[in-house]
Amino acid sequence: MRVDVVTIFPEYLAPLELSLVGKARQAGLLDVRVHDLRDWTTDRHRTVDDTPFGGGAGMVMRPDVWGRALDELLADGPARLVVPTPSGEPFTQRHAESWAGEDRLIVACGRYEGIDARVVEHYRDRLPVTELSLGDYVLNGGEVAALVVVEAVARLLPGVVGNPDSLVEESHGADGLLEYPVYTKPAAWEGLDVPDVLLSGHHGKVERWRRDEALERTAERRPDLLARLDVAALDKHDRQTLGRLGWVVVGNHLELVRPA
Ligand code: 6GU
Repeated sequence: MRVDVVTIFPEYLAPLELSLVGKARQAGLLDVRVHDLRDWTTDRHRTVDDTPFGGGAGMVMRPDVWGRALDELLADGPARLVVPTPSGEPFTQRHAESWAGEDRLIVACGRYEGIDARVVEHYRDRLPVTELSLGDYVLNGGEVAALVVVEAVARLLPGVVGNPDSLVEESHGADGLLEYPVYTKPAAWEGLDVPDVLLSGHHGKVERWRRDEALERTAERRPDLLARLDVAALDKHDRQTLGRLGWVVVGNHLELVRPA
């Protein structure tokens, strides 16, 4: 897969040389190209922004500079355009899974008050475009989101993660629950013991304990995920555990009837 990142701070993307993503690049599984938006400016000062029409604080990135950059990159062939912005749709594992099956992404990193809205309007008619947000807080630009998207997608590419089993049970996987807590040696540390069931060698009991821990954690930390869970995936014991946490099946979904 190829990912082009366009930014006025190419050095910000240096971490993509490291760790799993860096190795995937070296192995030829992932082709990341970082570009300086200012390479497509035409004036002596390499200007990428201007004042907002209608007034207001801050500066807006010019559509003509972005248009030259994106047209040149798209001359190599089609791509999905990803535009990080706090007003985008929340980025999820579902996006990462879907994009890992695509050939090419272009991530357009805005700074200041954002990119002139006509850029997305123009390219929407020509390419799949996703405006995405990392969450409900404000960052200074899209570079951190570019790092997040590349890492989340890269680890799903065939051959990037050594043991593909480790992709199956993790948080935000297909079962819609958070991951259960994990432990390793030593079995006793700072007066804290690893739960006995994990040392029992009883595989069935371990699986059940992990499932209950995942349900309890999700109820505690992400009730929004439980409310969207498909109840067809819940067995009798799941429903018992959830009942103790105050959640009951109503029709085809879960409802919190009694705060835990
Ligand atoms: Cl993708 N960009 C910016 N600038 N701020 C954000 C964000 C993205 N996601 C959350 N806050």
